[in-house]
Amino acid sequence: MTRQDLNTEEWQRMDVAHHLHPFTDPRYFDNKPPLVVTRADDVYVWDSAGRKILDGMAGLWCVNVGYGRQELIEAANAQMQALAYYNVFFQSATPPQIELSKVLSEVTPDGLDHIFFANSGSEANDTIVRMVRHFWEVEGQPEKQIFIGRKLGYHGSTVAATSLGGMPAMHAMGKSLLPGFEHIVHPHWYLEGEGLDRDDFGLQAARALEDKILELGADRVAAFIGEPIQGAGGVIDPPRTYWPEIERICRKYDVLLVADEVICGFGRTGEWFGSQTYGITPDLMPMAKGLSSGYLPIAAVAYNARVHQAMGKGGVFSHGYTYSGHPVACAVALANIALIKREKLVDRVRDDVGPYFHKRLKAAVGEHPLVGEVRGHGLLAGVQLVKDRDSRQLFDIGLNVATRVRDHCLERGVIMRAVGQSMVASPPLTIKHEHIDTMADVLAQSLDATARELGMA
Ligand code: PXG
Repeated sequence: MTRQDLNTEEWQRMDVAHHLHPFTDPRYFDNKPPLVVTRADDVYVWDSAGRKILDGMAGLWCVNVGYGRQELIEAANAQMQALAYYNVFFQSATPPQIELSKVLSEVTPDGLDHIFFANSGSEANDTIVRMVRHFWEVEGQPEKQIFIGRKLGYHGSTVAATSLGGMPAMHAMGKSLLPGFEHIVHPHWYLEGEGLDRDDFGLQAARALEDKILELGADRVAAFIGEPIQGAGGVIDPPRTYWPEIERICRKYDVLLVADEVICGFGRTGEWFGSQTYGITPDLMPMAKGLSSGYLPIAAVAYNARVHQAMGKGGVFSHGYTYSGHPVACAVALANIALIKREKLVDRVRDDVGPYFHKRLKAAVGEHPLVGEVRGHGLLAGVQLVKDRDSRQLFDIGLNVATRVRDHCLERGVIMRAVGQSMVASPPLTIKHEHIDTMADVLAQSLDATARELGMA
């Protein structure tokens, strides 16, 4: 049982005394206590003081079907009663894991019919590093070992996932990066493509991959990895020319294409997967988050027949996690996917709430003096903050502009994330127009409040 009898200050004191928060400077809590979230329903969470807050981030980009869905809760309960745990190591299998493998092969793009299970996006990406390197060994090209990722890419926090990603703060911390990981420019038109037409910039950014492959030698490059839309990097949606060109280059040099669908998967971009939104077919696809809508930790890697054949020739695949294919997590993921289908949430994002979200955000803040660009796709949005709209000049980092906007949003009852000098949002796919209106209006008010604080209004 959790202790329900503590008041907010007691929770906060205990938390700060005994718990280290991910991606948080512990000194932050000298001035501001943590937000203690105690319950949730639909698109709302409640804090320990009983305040109702609209969750514009769906937790951490994951609660796609919204909170409190009975189908998922009942699926967990029923599976725990029948079989709370058994493993899928060696020669064992369980019905939920078997069924989920089949269902995932159906919803993923054509050809991605084989599944390996993990428990987090980071673990899925670690699996990819091991699987891809094993693949090239089996294929008789053991020197093809290098991964190419992108600046501001995020693929998780384990040592391999940090190396795949291109997050400066993570790379700067300690000396835990692995050799054999390279990074190219991210397709951030607003910040990197000045003077260029969006589509021309998309081609130029993709051709950085070709340059990098030629620099390293195609016989040394194992795979390229990218998020269809970069999430943690600030919701960077590439020009439509970008991904097809990346795919063409990967095929030309026989470099495996990995689309990290951890955020984009399960409807967020208005298709089942971001790869479909951009018209590409990757060789491997890590997924997590929306796979179970965050109700339980589960992740998966889907891969194609070519990789599957090599796995078949490669002998023992010496890799796996105790909780790979956990039956309760698989049962919840099955219920989650069934619910996404029954409520047609993917179509809803593509045809209704996705376009409304962008229309409404653009109308509310698109012309705001602090806003350079509103970008994104489906239910992923990034709002670029700028000091000067004409010159695209950014604020001094020390001003923490995005953090200020985020705090103003929270004061007004809406959760959004600050990423660098952008605000990002990724609400549950069940969000209604009236909630979107609230998010857009609160963001506009919060930008006004920030402008006043900075003496700009
Ligand atoms: N790939 C992508 C594209 C992700 O966004 C991971 C892998 C790693 O997943 P796990 O389950 O190991 O965390 C992620 C995770 C944020 C934020 O607010 C983003 C993530 C995680 C935590 C915070 O930007 N993305």
